[in-house]
Amino acid sequence: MKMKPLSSDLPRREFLTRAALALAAGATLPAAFGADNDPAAAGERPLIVSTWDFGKASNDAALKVLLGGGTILDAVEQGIWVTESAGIGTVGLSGTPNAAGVVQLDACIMSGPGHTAGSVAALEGIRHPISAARRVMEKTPHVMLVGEGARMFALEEGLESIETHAAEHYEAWQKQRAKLKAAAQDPKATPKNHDTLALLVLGADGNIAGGCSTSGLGHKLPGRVGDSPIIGSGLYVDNEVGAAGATGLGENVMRFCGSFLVVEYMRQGLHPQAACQEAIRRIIKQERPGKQLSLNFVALDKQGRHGAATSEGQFPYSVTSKTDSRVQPGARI
Ligand code: SD4
Repeated sequence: MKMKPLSSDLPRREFLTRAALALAAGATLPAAFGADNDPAAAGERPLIVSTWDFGKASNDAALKVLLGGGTILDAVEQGIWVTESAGIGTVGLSGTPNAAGVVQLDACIMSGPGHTAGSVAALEGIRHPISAARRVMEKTPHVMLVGEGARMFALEEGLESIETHAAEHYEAWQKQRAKLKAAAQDPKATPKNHDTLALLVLGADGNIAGGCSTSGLGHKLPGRVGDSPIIGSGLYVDNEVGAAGATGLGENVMRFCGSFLVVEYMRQGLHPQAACQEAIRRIIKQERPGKQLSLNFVALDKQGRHGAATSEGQFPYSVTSKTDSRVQPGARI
């Protein structure tokens, strides 16, 4: 693996700061100072990274959009459509209902150029919440619309809606609840009640965009909004530095502006991998020892480097370039 010189072109003070931050984050020095974490893909553009293994299908669709001449925002939106329609049970209208048996969706999108953002929360009955978020960004002076207002806006924009009847949802949820209960008795089964798609795109021209979409925490209180549609929590893009996205227990991300934190660590010079790890370590430090936090971050930087980390369990993330598309493990803290 080719290594870049560690210190030759860095002022001594910056070198020491980076070293201290990187080592605190558990990174190796080469990783912290810019050695490629993945020689095959590092530096390659376009590059797409996303949360979880199901993100790969969205990455592949996003790459196709870019190769067909679409913009980075088109790639984010249309890539996310794939997962929103895939029926995975945690993103889009197949998602787990809230405590009232209703699916309420959260999504956001952010563009590096112009530093613009759009977001929707607690949105009901709209097939592609990511498109609603994009329209909020592009067609209104606002950043975020919620609940019935977000739904009315999406309908006025002509976005596809699906009639949702709370009673039907409630029945479906009851069935799912029975399944989850049964699965909980089976140590081999791992029931999921939340898993969000955050997808980050570095374009061939070096510009960055990202999006995030979820049905949020299963069985949440009606009206509960998680981290996913909150700019700086579930997603953050800074066109000078890079982008980060989150998945996990939103309450633990929101209280720390998680994705913003990861991007800020990258701004200080950390490799995306080390930045994700350092953000998790910093949150852990302020929490009760041993508390299960369910924090997962994914990040990419302007140079085409990427990384991911989780506070516990496993966190696979998807990485796609023109030469390769694969799922790989995030680092466990
Ligand atoms: C939420 N962060 O609503 C989302 C859920 C999630 O993996 O990402 N789960 O809290």
